[in-house]
Amino acid sequence: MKIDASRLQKEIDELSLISENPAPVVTRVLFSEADLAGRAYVKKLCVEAGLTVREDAVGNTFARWEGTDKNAPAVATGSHIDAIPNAGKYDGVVGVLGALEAIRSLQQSGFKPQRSIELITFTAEEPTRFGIGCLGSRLMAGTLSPEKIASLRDREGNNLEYWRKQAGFTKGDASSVRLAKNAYSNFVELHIEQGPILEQKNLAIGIVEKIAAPSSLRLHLTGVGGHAGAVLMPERHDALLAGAEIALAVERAALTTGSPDTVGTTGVFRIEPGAVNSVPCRATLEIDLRDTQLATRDSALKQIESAAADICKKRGIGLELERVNVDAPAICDAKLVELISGICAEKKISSLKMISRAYHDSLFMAQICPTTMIFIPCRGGVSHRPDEYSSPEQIETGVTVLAETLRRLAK
Ligand code: HGY
Ligand code: MN
Ligand code: MN
Repeated sequence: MKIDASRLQKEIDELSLISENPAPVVTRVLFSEADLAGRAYVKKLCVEAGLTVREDAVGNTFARWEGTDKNAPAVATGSHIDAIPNAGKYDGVVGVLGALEAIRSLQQSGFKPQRSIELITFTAEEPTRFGIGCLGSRLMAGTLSPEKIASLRDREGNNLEYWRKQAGFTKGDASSVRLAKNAYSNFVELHIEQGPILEQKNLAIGIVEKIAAPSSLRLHLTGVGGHAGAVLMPERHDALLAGAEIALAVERAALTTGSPDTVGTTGVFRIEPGAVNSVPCRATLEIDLRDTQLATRDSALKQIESAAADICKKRGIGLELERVNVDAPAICDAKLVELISGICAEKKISSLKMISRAYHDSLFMAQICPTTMIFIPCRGGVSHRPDEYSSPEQIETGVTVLAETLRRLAK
């Protein structure tokens, strides 16, 4: 089975140019022009590979290589091509274009799958548009209530229905996306590690046993605005300063759990009116908090919520706090992990069983079928930055392991 690494690299490079920003910056936010053009690019390659392509009501895209046993649950693989602002060109993309290359190499080897093999490109793995990550796979797993779906809003107040229509997905509705439990026999996602461990240990492949528990909060702070020269300090209710104290409380909560795996980030901090001579009257914070242990994550979350309430009370600031998502960690399928570990050993490819600190669509596919992930190293562990990088050789090794995994699962 021969992987065409140069064709794959060319496709990764071409897709990276479909972006809201000039190279090397990649940005493809849900249903933006760039996202829609990126989807069209991938669909074209899938059709050229002879796969049957369909999209569901929120744009999850399924490219299927029909197996001889049409009724057997298919083997699924895939990832995402949406990208946060100021991102790189490998996050998600390696798991979509790399999976396509794995399928093409199996086709060229003359392999005939018994189970169909389905390549999924998930809608909105990134949280940029609505603040919630893995929107497409959450809906496939049926984990969002109709009320939660209807409550989703972007910064301009547009809901999912608005964006679905904008993108041309007028058929069905978001709750029709849910998959039957036995839709797939397995799901395997190829992804860059987004961490430094494989590179530091000079290992070629990571096999994911567990995906850390993600959560995110959105806080609206309402203070009192006014003239920067006229309002004396004791009378102020400055929304920015309350937000600043809360952001420091997030850092403190993450640093004092006793677990090195607790990470807290205030990734969004917007203030109004944003004029140098006007006391900030409103602030919006979006906070990302994770840990590999659920209990530790939950205790840090509670600590942040009570700190926010105390700070706002002390400063006379109105607080509206929303738990956007609070998810359990995912445990990957032990048999799948062993299968891939065996493949690496047979092929004399170094590998390590590990935890994923980043979340992925696999977090929700694990609720649908036995799931695991194959990691490849990324330079300096860097991700969500334009200098994100994995070499063609590292990508080829990941695709080789994925192709052999798919071959054995589809036999
Ligand atoms: O944030 C994450 O963990 C993923 O890269 N969206
Ligand atoms: Mn990402
Ligand atoms: Mn990703």
